[in-house]
Amino acid sequence: MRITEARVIVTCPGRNFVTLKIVTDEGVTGVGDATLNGRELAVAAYLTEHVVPVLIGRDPARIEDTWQYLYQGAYWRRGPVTMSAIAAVDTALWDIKGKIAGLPVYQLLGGRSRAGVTVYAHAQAVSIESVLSEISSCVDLGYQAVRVQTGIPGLESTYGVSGQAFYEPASAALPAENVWSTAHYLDHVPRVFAAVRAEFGPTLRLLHDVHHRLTPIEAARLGRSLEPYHLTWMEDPVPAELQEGFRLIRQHTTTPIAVGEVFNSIWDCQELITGQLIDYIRTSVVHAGGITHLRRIFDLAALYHVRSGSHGATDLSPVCMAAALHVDLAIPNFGLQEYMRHTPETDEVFPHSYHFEDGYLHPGEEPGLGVDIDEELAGRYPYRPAALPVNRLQDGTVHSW
Ligand code: CS2
Ligand code: MG
Repeated sequence: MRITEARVIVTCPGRNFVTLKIVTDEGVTGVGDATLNGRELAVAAYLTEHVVPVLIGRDPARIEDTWQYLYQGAYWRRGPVTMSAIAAVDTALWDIKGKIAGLPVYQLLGGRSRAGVTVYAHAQAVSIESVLSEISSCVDLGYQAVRVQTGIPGLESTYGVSGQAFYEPASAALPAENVWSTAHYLDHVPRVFAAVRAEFGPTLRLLHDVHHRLTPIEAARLGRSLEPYHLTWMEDPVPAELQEGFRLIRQHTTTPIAVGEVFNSIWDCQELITGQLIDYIRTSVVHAGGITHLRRIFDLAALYHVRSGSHGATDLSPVCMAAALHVDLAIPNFGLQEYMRHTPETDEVFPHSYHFEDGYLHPGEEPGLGVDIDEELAGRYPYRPAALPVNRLQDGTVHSW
């Protein structure tokens, strides 16, 4: 079997997605997500100009060899653009391999290790009162874990809160600007979780995304102030380039830490994992080199009591979600899977077999990944320039968004 064609499909059913579809001479096709929020066309160009030409004529069965060829062969290694492009190829080749074997990909990864994939929902609202009713709706839908984000009194807007049903941060062609105050934030968040625990009791699994905004000692203070509320995790407490910075947080608090959605290789998190500086690693199929590389990261994590907690925001397409579920179902150290529901038009462009039941997502039993892209429908949604916001402190200093 040989690869005869690889199409890069950019579509915008409510938000931009980049999908790679690989076609073989026996008519079997596979898809991979290549979406990098706010930088979609960079990955599309990387695929079109530098990857697709070398795929034509290759044997699609040689997944590992293709991965190494694209990684080592590029000379310029790693980075979000390169690794999202490699991820799309890798994911599509696993899809093809499953279809040829007549098996869902999780069977090729060692078979099912659990009944289903426990997912967490998002509860986001401006006020504490309104976020309590959001959480209640999530619980009524059967979710066993909920991420809680609210507005910050004194700040006009903040990450993760829109007040609409679908939260999409990349809304304008040029970056919107948000204003941030760590003092207001650190004062407010413990009150949110005190109210949530008072309303929902001690066992509902609660998460919170700090979104890279604190220093290690500020994160230590936040973690300690949240200890009475026993969060499942505090996410992205600090910008994670400085992996050793997490030692300082670890010294002061037992609140579990999750990090990794912006990582694109095992090297970004090797020290965090081997030093047991984190409890969950959030790397994703689309941004961390595909199924092949993500398994390497999770296998390393398993040696150090670190569990998976993959990113699953709406800017990761249903193709990525489908692939993630096959990995989540098979690995021994699964923790949680993020699940922000896509819009109806997105689900229509990406027909898939995964489904939600009793707090679990199930990938389905279709051969391959159980997802595809309706190219005719995708063509009706042209790309729309969209950038992620920029954050500033109240004195105007640029700050992590
Ligand atoms: C967030 C993401 O879901 C999360 O945990 O960190 O929504 C993130 O802000 C977006 O994926 C950025 O595009
Ligand atoms: Mg996050």
